Amino acid sequence: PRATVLGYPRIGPRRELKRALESFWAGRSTADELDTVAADLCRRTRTRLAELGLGTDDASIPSAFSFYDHVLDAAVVTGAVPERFADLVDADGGLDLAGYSTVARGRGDDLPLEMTKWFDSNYHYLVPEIGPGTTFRLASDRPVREFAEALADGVLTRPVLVGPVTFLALSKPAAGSPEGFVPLDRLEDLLPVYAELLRRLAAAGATWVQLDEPTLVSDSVDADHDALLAATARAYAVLADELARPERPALLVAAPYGDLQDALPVLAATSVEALAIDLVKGSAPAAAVPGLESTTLVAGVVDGHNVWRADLDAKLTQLEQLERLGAGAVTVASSTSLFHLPHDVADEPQLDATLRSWLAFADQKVGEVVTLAEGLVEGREAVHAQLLEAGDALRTRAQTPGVVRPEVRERTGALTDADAERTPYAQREPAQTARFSLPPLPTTTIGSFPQTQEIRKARAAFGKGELTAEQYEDEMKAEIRRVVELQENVGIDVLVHGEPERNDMVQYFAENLDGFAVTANGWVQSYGSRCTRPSLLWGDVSRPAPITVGWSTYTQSLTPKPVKGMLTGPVTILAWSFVRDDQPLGDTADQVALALRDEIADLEAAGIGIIQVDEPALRELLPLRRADHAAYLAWSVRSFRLATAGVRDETQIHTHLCYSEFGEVIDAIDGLDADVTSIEAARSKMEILADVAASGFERQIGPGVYDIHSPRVPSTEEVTELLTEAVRSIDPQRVWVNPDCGLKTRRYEEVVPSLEHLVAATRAVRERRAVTA
Ligand code: THG
Ligand code: ZN
Repeated sequence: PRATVLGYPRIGPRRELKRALESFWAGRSTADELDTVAADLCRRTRTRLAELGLGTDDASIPSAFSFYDHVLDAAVVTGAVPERFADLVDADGGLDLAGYSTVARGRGDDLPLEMTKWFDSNYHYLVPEIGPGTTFRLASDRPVREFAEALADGVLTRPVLVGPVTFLALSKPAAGSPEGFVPLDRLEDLLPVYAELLRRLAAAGATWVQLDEPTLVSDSVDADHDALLAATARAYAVLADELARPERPALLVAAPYGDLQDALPVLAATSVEALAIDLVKGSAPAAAVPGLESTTLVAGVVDGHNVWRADLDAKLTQLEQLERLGAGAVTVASSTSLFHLPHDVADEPQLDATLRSWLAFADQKVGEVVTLAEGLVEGREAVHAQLLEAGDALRTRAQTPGVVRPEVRERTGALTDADAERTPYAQREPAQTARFSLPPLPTTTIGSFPQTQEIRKARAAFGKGELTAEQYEDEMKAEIRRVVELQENVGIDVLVHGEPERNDMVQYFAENLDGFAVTANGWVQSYGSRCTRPSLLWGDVSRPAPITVGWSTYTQSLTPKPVKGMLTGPVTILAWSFVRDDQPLGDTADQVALALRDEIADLEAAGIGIIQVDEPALRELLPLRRADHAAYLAWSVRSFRLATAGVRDETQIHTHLCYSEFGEVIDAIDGLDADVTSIEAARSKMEILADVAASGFERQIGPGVYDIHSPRVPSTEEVTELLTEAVRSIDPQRVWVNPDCGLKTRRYEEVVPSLEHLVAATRAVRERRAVTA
């Protein structure tokens, strides 16, 4: 093909898949109905991609659907379902949609597959569990059926699968695997299954198959990098060299999200027919690599991970240079799958027309790829009008007021290191202790309380103009009163207002800061049926007026106990938005940090003595290459400190981080210089506290003792045990007691008893310590 995209959104322009899945899970519809919705979505995607200019007879259109997650699909297709779900598997090793959903979502004590971030994105995949005893077999013909269905409709698609190396590299050893075992050890047993699938696809008429190997652009996963390269050479020797055409389709190996570096020569040396390289995050090879002359380069010049319209003229130049490199043919492509993007800019009529003209969502990206391919084949003149239009959009973007605001630039330009420094912790700590006189092992929550139907209804009604601002505010205040009363009844020490006024925390701040816009339909899959609407960070950022101060002071007026102010940190605001691509991320982070610094100053002046600034996405943006870590951590940590360092000694700064893989960023967490840090720890049974203790981290810490990711209510004994474990590894003077994360996705029926048990456990441990002291 001359033009293609590596994948396309699966959720549907109106989140049809989400609705169908959730209705199926709730028992309101059958598996057949879910299947029908999925088949319709796949058909609409093919039709749409053809309308936008991708060929229907040359494998340009990817078949990349998934009901829940593409990594789970790879596990299911290769028969790698964990032992605890063995009863769900039929005689051929297959899973029906109910079984598939159970593996994704768990049942009773059978935990689902663990979920973790997909490269440097806000998408979460399910982590397969592979052991020495996992039996691989071709357990599902879904990829073949999907291909055949499209073909019957007259579209020759290109099936997309997670490649074998990435599949194993992203898996974790199954429980009970011997010390030193890694899933990659099972490559030889897995490859025949991939080979069989390729044969079946060829037999069904597939001419091309795409195998996604993004793991090859990363060296920051634990896997031994040399082992990964060796596995790559071996995998594609077996699948491309040993398995000859026409027994298999032509292979397109895709390496999105970064630069292939030392994996490029490895792949070029195999007989893989095409390589997709990411020319947005990575760069073109300087000279043709041996073997590349016979390989088609699928040039990912159009950013599949961000929403800005491309500079088509510059992209065309880049493509022409690539053609002169001496590699094989060049195909124009998106840099990544487009599933990181909303469907269509045309679905956002409420957006400012000028801003809209700068944007390209998935459908517009397809248009860009098609235009570039036309320009490459027929010459610039053939696409003259499109090049001009794209150039105009870029020029307007550079000149529009708000994109560059001198007063914002002056402020960031005047920053010095001192602006990121508080007085030493040893000096702040006594001032804070004296101010709050909290009991030992103080209890608190992470910030959000359940988002009830009533809250959602009120927000929707306010959005539609059915509630006035005052009526909406009254409803939210009533909710805050309920949440305060609940916390007082339960006996929590540091209270929160529960965040009823926020749906998505980043969207909330985006709605209240200059420089951002929000979308109406810009949903992007986060995991399974769950989506977010990333904000559009298009201009210089500042805070026109206080945002949270009214809610926090109202809450404080209801109680003598300290109320914690709640903000989202600069890195997380960037990570969960579509960020401008015309300046370094660190510069944008400084602007967001200063806006938050203003908010913190106002909270402090209004008497709020404890302020939490959450950075759950600090690790998400960690670069995929180790060599880039230090620079990232420098600007990200600095931006948090800029936001928080303006406060007085007696103001206590908290932060919350949402994950448990701490090792890699523990120094950065220390660098944040927060007085109190709450972390996820319940699921890992406090194991990470040993790392924390060993790291020399000396400030206060709140290891989550209640796992809010599950509907289970932990017993008082269970929480007591976790807390006892915590005070064994960490000086009890420094330990706070809190749930793992915010409570907004839970229901009150689960939250109330869980918090009661958390407080009872805390009292038990306090008493025991008082007796032994
Ligand atoms: N906000 C944003 N990104 C996130 C999170 C977030 N990324 C990481 C983590 N949290 C992802 N988790 C979720 C959890 C729940 C939902 C989405 C991502 C969710 N979404 C609603 C849904 O799909 O029904 C829609 C929410 C809404 O109405 O705005 O439940 O917290 N940005
Ligand atoms: Zn969290």
